[in-house]
Amino acid sequence: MNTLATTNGPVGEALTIKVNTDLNADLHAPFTVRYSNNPAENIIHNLTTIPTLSLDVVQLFETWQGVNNCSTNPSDPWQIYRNDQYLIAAVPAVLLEHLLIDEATEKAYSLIFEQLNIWGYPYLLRTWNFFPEITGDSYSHNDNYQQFCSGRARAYAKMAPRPQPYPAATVIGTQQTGLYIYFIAAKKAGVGIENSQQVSAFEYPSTYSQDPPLFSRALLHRNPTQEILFISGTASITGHSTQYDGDITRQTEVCLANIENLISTATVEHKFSKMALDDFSLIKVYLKNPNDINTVRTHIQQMLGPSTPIYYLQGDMCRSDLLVEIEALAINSHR
Ligand code: 3EB
Repeated sequence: MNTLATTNGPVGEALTIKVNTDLNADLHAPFTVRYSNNPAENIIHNLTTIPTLSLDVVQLFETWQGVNNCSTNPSDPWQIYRNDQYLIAAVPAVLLEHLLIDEATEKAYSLIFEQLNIWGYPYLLRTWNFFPEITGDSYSHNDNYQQFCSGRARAYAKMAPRPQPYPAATVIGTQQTGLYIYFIAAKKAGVGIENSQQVSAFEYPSTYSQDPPLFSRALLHRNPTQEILFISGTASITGHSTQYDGDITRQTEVCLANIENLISTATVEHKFSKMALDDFSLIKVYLKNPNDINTVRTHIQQMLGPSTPIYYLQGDMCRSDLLVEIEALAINSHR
């Protein structure tokens, strides 16, 4: 297991996911996200704090806007935030205590599917998942990532959500205990997008995990005023194989090439608005080794330009040979 004690790069604060509710806004306000190192205005609710550490040595806030709290009872472990299209929530940690990782994951996803139906937002669009000791030194059926995949697959098999693409997802290893999951769901289904350069994760050979990783490479969702492209955590994988073991620069290039492929597929096959790599609302870069930040930052800024908000976070990947993973979000407004 990697511990932070073995790295000397700068490591700052955890990433706090917040929800900025404006009680004067109606249910039709646009759904957006804001990244900053300042808490936002209006009424701020803490959705969850992810123990994945900022490499910029400042506290980072990911603040979702345009949704309102609709939990009636403050003692309800589920605090959910919604508008007329979307719902965002975190799985309450109290419901996952004292469980093994596969049990916790199965329970978490079973609860998510059950609750989404009750709340009336049955389509899961995007998930973020964090837990410790994600992998050992080699692929092993007992590592926590494999256990996570099995628990998630069991919840899918048992709960069988109505036909829908798998959500876009991020799965990152942390240095602290606990399973953290937050997610976005919608009233209407999105479209799953796969990358022609990669085997779909749900079709990976079983050498990587006993049960397949159930996520889409990207998910495109439209509402009357916006189109939102959620790009999953994207790694240096071509086909199903890791590329450039040990080479952080080449791995970063493969991640970005994979992201470009997803954007062009969305544009060509699904009429997603033409966009450049620097039109993203946000990029999050997870680095296994904090010391790689300067190399990666220099490289990414050359490709993306200075205007894109980019967060650098420490995180372990689900394969021991991966050094970097990049997720992205693009929100375009029609009006
Ligand atoms: C990969 O492409 C890298 O199991 O939900 C990235 C994003 C990865 C999501 C998941 C796994 C997941 O296989 C790992």
